[in-house]
Amino acid sequence: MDLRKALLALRFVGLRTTLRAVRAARERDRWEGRVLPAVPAAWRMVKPLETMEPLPDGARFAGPDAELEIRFLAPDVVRLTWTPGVLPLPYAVVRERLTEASVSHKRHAEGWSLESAAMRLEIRADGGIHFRDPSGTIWREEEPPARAGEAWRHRVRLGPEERIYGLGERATPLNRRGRIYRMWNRDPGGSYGPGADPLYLSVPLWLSLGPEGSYLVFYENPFEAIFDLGATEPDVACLTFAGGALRYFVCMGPPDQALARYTALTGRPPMPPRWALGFHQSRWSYESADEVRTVVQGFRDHDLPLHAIHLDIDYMDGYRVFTVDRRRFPDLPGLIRELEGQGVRTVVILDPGVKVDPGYSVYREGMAHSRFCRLPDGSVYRGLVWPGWCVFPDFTDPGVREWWGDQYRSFVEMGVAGFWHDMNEPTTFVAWGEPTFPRGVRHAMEGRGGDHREAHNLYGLLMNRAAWEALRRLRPERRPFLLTRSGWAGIQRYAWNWTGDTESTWAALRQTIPTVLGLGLSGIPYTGPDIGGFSGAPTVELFVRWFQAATFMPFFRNHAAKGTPRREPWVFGEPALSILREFLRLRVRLLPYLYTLAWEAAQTGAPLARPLFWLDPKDPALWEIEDLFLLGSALLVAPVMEEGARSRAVFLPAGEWYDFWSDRRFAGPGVVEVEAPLERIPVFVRAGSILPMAEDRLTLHLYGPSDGEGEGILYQDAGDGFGPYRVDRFHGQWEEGVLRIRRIWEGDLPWPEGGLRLRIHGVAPARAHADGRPVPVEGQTVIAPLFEELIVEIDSA
Ligand code: MIG
Repeated sequence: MDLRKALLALRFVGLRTTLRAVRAARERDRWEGRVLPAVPAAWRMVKPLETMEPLPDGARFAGPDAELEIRFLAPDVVRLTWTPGVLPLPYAVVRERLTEASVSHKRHAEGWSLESAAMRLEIRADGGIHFRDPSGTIWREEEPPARAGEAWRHRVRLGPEERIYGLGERATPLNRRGRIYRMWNRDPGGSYGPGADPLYLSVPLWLSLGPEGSYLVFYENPFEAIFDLGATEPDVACLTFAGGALRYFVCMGPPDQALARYTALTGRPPMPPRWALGFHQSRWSYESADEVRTVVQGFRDHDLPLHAIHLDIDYMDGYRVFTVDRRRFPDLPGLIRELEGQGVRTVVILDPGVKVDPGYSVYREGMAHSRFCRLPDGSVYRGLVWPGWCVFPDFTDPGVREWWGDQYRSFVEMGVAGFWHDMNEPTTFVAWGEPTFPRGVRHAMEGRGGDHREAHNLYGLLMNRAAWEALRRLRPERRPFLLTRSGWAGIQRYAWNWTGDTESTWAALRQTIPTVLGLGLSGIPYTGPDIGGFSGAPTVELFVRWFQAATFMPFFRNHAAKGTPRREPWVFGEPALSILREFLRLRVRLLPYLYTLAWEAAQTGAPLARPLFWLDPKDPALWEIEDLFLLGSALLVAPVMEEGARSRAVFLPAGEWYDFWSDRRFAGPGVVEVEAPLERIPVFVRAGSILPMAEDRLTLHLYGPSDGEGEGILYQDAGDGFGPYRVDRFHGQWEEGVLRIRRIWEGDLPWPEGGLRLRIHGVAPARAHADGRPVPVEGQTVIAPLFEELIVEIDSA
């Protein structure tokens, strides 16, 4: 630990905890020294495969020291499992098979081939595997795997133009190639900036783009892994896993299709409650009910929309999880009701560590029923966190998950709307080395037994699973809202994420885009940064620019560390306050669009915030762009991320684009220089989009191409719960001075209001007919009843 970090830690945790952290680090080292397997001497290639046993959907191969099973889960999705090694428990993968896939088998001089309707695998006897598309092009080439003790090594050749994305939460460029990454969830401590690795949430998955085609690979192996993606050898990805079977899924196809397959396997992000897409205000910590009231009142006084307020660790009684400090929050249920009456939901933080305190019921009960992780000698493991010495629930035990989940009951009864899970990497305070459990700590692993080497990366995932299952049981009529710092593959089934303790720097703002996009490409669409960065004191300008960027990110929350200057929107004075208000209002206007994107994510796994290459994965010009992003398929957002900048260059992909603020039209592809005064960041709308927005009433904004087609979807439901919904699809056709919009819909929710308002961009409407009847046209606006077909005649002038 460097001096700066040590001092920061001292400031936050005090001298006593710092001294204890020395003891904690010593104890961890002692246990690790005792129980870790010896570091293996050298890698040995597996001996050649000798036999093949065909299966209807794959085959089994065996050699003297390894077996390989290949199963097609769909024609474009294949699972490969090299053993020996313990098989993963089904924590990430929730589906066994996707669609029928039959496979044909062939024997060759050098090995075998397996062919589905979409791909051909050539398995050489030495264990090397080539993946080919139906035209014969190789799009993935694996070398034979190697072992060292329990560890596996997998080397994959990289094409010269190939790009790699994903890996979960990373503070590196969007294209992850050329660096070394660690799969081992970790709190970077204090704060982090660009380049820090690993972070809190890893997913051993990558998406590959290249001239040979694109695919996604997911290694279903939770052990610590190192992914050297061409850093040591430029044309090789060299992966090592510390244990477990070498199991991986390969989904062939463009990013949207591959991600749809991956999220079919690991689960789609369910519909969030609608308020979660609004604005969240947080700070470590609002220390009393009165302070919370004052903050919420500040939003009202300044006419600022607010959807949720977060209570950080100081609401607890001595940091004891599931308790409330009655002096500072004498009537939490009353406060929650009062806030909810003003449309503000309450979210409370929970940490997994349980304070060692015989006077505290969660500790006592947990000890009595053996809920906590143990060291190999059978004693309960203790680690240091905010409350002092803590014990930690073993979430790999289903009984523990249920017990932990039951603890949410009292908060649910108080009306707490959502839960924020922190420190679940899991993190403990240590003076040096890994800030987590010793690797020898035992875990139930659903009864089969295992240790922290296997359970570490799963800890956050399973904490969220426990909470999710509890909330479904305790409050079945509402959708859970969970926010987590850590997680693994499949976390999208349970929780949203935020990008943790970032620095308050322009570089950290710039990093936010590739970090958020990378999470989306890892199946985790709901994420966003602490606005202004967590740890420091952003200038007014940095805060405004960060806020503007975050307005278009899925999770929109203002949060900061203890001890930093306040940053409720009004503390920045004018003109910042008015600018922030405008962006808050814009967020509210965008809610129908965001909510529709949430529904799309729940259907297909598509992230809300997307890299530009989502539009055309074959266009290499889009592969490395990471200073702007798409929100859904209609909006392109280009945040300003340089101090003092009042304009910026924006790359517009092929097609026509409207400046969101002025309706000025631009033709892509190409770079345009756009004005960006402090009160605006460049935002463009793709021509052909139909963008639903909440204005004084629901308004569809139609951005016409001069000629051609466009579409937009609108999903609506009650905003929470599991009741009726409806999906309206609007299809627009622009030709020869006429705009024709057809609407088809499904679902069982009646259309909520009388009619519809349409605002036409780019052309001037003259007359309009809804299902044959004339309807009013006022300027650019058409007011219509709910139609099946709307025909708008355009003024040719
Ligand atoms: O050790 O709960 O990332 O958002 O404010 C720090 C206090 C613990 C880290 C979280 C941060 C939160 C803070 N937590």
